[in-house]
Amino acid sequence: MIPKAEIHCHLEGSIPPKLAVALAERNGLALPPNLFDEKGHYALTDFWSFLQAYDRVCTSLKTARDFRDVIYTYLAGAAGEGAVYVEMFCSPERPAALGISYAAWLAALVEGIDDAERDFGIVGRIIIICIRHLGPERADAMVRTMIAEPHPYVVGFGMGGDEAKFDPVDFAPAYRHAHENGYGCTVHAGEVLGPESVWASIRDLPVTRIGHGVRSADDPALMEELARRGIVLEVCPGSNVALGLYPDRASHPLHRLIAAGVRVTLNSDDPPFFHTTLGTEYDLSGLDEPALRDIARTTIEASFADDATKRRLL
Ligand code: ES4
Ligand code: ZN
Repeated sequence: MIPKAEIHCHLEGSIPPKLAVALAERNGLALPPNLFDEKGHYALTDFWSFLQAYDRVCTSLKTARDFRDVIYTYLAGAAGEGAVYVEMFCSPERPAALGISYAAWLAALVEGIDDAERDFGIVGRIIIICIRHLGPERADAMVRTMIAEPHPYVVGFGMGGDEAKFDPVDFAPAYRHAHENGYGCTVHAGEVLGPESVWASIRDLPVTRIGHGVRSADDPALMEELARRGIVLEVCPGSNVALGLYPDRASHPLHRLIAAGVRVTLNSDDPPFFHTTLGTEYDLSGLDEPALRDIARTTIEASFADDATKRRLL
């Protein structure tokens, strides 16, 4: 098995249907009736219905222990597919809405990460992400909390959510604050919107990585700029096909980005939502073993882990 690593996977987006059902039952909560399609998969057709399905899955969550179980379950499964390192995008918005403090939530995630490393040898780390459509003030507050209550496993700052809302520059103060305090930075761009969203992100934010960024392939000058600056794309082909960006994996620009010299990684994004896993992304990439080993190495290099951890994994 090729050793793998992953730097773009959303915490609640990793919850498999079985775990959502088990958590809801444990918590005495009813899952929304329209969560599943007739095949028992999460029902979604496009980006917005995906975000709705994501919200519905989150109705299974109630306690800090639930978050511990979610990250442990994901890391266990990833380790089973050969992953040695996973960085999870974790949004403090959900626990906050449930009345769980940042400290209690973080302690639960750290426990899940420690348990997974003890049981499976996999190294897990946390990227705190803000939700773009909730606006820059919430992002500013989130960065202040992240800095006020640090933990060595919290290594980065990022942003997901609706790319069409606000401009990257609106979040520049939050990003600058995170960057100046030593956090690695990434942002979702070039998924829902085109190359101009990637141009704006790399101009206005101190990012070394772009979440998705695949629409950069529509702009040769942008691919050249990404290659020149060594900016890494967190590519998630299964997610892109499931959300209808590309009709199938054969038309996905992964290979064109590589041919243009852009540094790419392979990731699962929200795996059960998109009927994928990290192993599936490697298996269906159309790349040979040396190319996949290269991608795993790039992933560790581009990760926000400290240098000693990177050296241990490379
Ligand atoms: C996302 Cl906020 C969020 N959560 C999960 N997946 C996402 N993709 C883009 N934004
Ligand atoms: Zn994502």
